[in-house]
Amino acid sequence: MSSTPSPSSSAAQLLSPADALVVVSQTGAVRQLSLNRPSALNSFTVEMHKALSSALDAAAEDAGVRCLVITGSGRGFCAGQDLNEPGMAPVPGETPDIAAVVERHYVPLALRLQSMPIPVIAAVNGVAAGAGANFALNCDLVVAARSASFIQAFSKIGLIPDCGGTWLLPRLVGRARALGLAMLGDKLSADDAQKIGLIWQVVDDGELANAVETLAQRLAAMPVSALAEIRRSIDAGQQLDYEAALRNEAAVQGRLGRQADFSEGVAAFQAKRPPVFRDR
Ligand code: T3D
Repeated sequence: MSSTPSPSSSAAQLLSPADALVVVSQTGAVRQLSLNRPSALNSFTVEMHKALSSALDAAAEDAGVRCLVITGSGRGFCAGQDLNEPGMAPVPGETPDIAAVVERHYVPLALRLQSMPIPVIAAVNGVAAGAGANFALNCDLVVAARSASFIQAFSKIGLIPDCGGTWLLPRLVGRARALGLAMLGDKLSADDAQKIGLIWQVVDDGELANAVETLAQRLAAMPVSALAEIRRSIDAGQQLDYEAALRNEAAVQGRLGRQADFSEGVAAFQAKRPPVFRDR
């Protein structure tokens, strides 16, 4: 099992208590959020949802943050909904209102990730199950430790994939594999997840922290405003016909072309010097 990818640089600054439900740290322009309920494999409680939501909003609003990394403490990434949490788990004799739980917590979480103004990396250090798996898949680039795994655990408890799973899975791996993963709920190794295109990259367990930090610092130095527009346009393109997608590209290029990063990128190219991007 991979160790938690703690910020390996000595410049990492802790921005929350070390025992917070979501531990926040920052290295340069890269912010890291670590889900921190390791004894329950970082499964989601209401309090953790609240802490995560605040931390995501804070990262989105902070102009000094240009890339976000999300990971888990301990041996797991996230085991989805905490099935023991009072008020969230079914109680004998009572009818649970799962729709309310999903609407209140998982819908906003997926929409928040989809609308982040900066690139988001999931550093999957261990098992990612249920909504924990789809939480990771909502991120722009998913980098997993080789010992990590992905489980669409929902069917085993009589539910369907949520947190965007029904939308994301067929788009990532096609209908046949989406149905196989979601119906059977089997554990998918990180290597197999990468092979079928579910995630971006697999690295050896001991390499996860360094690989993610290198990738995050690289993204942070890029024109992040354009990177966020790439996500928006690719997602929007799933709903558009070809001509509408072409026209969306024209409109987005128009917006980006008026930003300072485009001028800087072209000026740096012409002057044969490294660019310094600042838009966000
Ligand atoms: O309200 C709603 O329910 C709607 C929302 C739904 C969204 C969802 O996410 S539904 C899916 C919920 N998640 C699951 O069904 C996954 C349940 N967990 C597992 O199947 C297994 O734990 C794993 C396959 C993820 C990992 O297995 P393993 O053998 O590596 O670890 P373990 O021994 O099962 O778990 C370690 C501890 O974490 C254990 O606690 P203990 O016995 O040491 O005190 C286990 O109970 C706890 N844990 C793991 N997952 C959850 C959890 N505790 C609460 N909720 C969990 N989801």
